[in-house]
Amino acid sequence: MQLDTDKIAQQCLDAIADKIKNLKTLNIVVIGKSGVGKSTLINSLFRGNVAETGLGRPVTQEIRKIEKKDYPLAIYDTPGFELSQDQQKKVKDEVLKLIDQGLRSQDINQAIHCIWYCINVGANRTFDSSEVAWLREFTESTKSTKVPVIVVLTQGVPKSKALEMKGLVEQENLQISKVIPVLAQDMAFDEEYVARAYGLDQLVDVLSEVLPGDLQDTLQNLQKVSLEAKKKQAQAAVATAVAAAFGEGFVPLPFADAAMLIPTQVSMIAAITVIFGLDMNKSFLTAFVSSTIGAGGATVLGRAVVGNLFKLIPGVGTTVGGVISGTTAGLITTALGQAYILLMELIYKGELRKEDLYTKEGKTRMTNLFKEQLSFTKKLPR
Ligand SMILES: Nc1nc2c(ncn2[C@@H]2O[C@H](COP(=O)(O)OP(=O)(O)OP(=O)(O)O)[C@@H](O)[C@H]2O)c(=O)[nH]1
Ligand SMILES: [Mg+2]
Repeated sequence: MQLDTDKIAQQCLDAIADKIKNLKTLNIVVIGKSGVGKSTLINSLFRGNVAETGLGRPVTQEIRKIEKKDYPLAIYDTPGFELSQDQQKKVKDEVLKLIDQGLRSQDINQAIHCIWYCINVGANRTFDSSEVAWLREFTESTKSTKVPVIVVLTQGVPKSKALEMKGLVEQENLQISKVIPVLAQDMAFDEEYVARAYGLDQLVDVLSEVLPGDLQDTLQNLQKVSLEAKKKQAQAAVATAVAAAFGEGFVPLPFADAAMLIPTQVSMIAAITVIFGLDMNKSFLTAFVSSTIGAGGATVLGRAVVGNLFKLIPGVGTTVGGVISGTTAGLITTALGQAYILLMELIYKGELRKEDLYTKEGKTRMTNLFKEQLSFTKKLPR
């Protein structure tokens, strides 16, 4: 069987574009006094420097919406929150109105998904009592809407003080999801001492816990701080594809129709790409496809190769009557998914450039990586 690698690469590109277009928009309200580090937090957590794109558009008197074309995130900023009590009351009422509007729209793209209340660790000796009072009133009102409120302790240095404040906020027994201390960017005190950024990966994990399933791909696509979280979500995409491939493998068609696995695998590649939030092009995807499932033109999906790979495992390589078994289909899909995740990881970390895959050496390396994954998955307990 000869795979049309060029066509498959194009299908991958189309599937990626389609998935990106269909990502649900994540809507976050960010509240906190001026200078606490809201913009820095947003720009450090999410790709694309969204908080730098101006002041945003006023949606109510006190709330501005920051969004970018073709970008699945909207930030509702609340400038001037510190100005007066009257101002803070207005912010509260307007955020509640916004939540209510979102709920009534019954559209996930319009709903408010999360609220961050930011408190600066550095500037506060203790947790300011007026902020406690505001937060208590606010969370009492949002309780019935079930919109999660996360308290983010920004500029969290020294760490010991950040942890102390975390304890103080927690003691208040507010209706909040979590208190997370962070330092969004390294902070230099002098040439000797630089406090290292921390906590953003934890914020991603908490977001992942509180956000609905439909926003998990969006979250991973946007966030740029936790490789672990991306890998976890990518593994879920592989599991979904493997389950589908397993079923497809049981359809009794001639073995040449192992190509019927391709749509499932294309969709898996697209899902993983979107989770990593990386830009892909056709040359890269063609190189990936040809050096894995299309290796050497003969393709490892070919009957002989699969037979050779799996004949040592009882019950796996039995391509009886030229039918690919569900297990074999699952194994190939797993190996392909794992190889692609490894590849995305290398590119994400800057350890590999896309162009590296265009060379003969690059392709050979990829082929070996895929074969390695095939032999790993072979050893998995069944
Ligand atoms: N090194 C370091 N500096 C930070 C951090 N967070 C905020 N800053 C600095 O603190 C200042 C204020 O941060 P912003 O992110 O602009 O604060 P903001 O809450 O958006 O302020 P407004 O937009 O005025 O409401 C800037 O000079 C940031 O560089 C951090 O995590 N690390
Ligand atoms: Mg700002």
